Amino acid sequence: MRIVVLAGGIGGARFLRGLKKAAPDAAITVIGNTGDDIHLFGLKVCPDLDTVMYTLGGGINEDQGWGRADETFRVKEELTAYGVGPGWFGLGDRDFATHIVRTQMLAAGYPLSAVTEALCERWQPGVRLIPMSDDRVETHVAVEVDGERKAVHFQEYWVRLRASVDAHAIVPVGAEQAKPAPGVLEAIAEADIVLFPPSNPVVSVGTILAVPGIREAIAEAGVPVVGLSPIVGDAPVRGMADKVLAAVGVETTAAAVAEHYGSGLLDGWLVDTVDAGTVERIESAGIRCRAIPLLMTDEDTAAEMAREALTLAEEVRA
Ligand code: FO1
Repeated sequence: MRIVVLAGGIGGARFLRGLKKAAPDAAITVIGNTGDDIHLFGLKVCPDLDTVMYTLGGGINEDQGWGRADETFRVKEELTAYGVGPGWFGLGDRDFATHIVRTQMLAAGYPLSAVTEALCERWQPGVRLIPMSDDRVETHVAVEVDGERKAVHFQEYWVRLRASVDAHAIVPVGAEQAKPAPGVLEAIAEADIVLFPPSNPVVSVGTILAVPGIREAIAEAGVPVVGLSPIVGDAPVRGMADKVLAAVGVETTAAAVAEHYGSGLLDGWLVDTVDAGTVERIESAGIRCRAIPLLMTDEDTAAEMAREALTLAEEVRA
């Protein structure tokens, strides 16, 4: 069975670990969000691609859900000693090696998709990880700080500001001109199932869908498209998705996110049992819905969620 998953960072990566367990024989292609990418110290950092690669490859800092395990921060300390910032983005020594290899290969002319494939040679994530595009897309957030309106890079909004100020707009800069990376449209066309994991619907899955051609390819693929709500009991399970949902005028509920994706795209939607009361509303929007436990406390619960998503996909297909 060929499964395509549109993944962002931590939630998507943890779901993928469960999906691999639930469907060990499936060929899984992950289309990774690159809107979170940031250029620091002359290096290209791809947080969501790295989180998937490290999580599935066994190198992730499990508590954080990002960055490497057994990390040290000597380089960061030395940069700070030189007064070179930003200090708010915690890049560890092991992680720096990934960004050095990536930047070196990009400078040699390899596209991001080829670089990602090369990095995965080492990590063997057990899925094919393709960036949504080889073109530069960077999510910027329009905020108002001290009465002044400005756009900040998503990472500054997310990490330095901790989403503590309202986001007035979320702009995936460069998305309109971006092309799907080689293999993305082919993977969707050949897929038996497309899954939207519990990643951020605006800045992760939403950014991937903003690359021209990807949303259309999924809508026209003619296969079940099933998503899992990242919102449980009117609050994000982790992260600050509520802040970015508000920016795009979507209420922070499991039903509103399903309607935001739309029945033209989504065939099935899994909500948590605490949101069982919303199943009827979602089904009336033309999206099959089931309420199951959605808290990914460990690999087994993630695998159970993945099994439920695959089951719902077969019900939709029937
Ligand atoms: N998130 C933080 O909250 N603080 C950090 O210092 C931080 C550093 C960092 C370094 C590399 C990397 O790949 C991710 C990092 N993240 C950090 C997480 C990152 O902001 C998020 O993983 C995604 O951008 C959102 O999914």
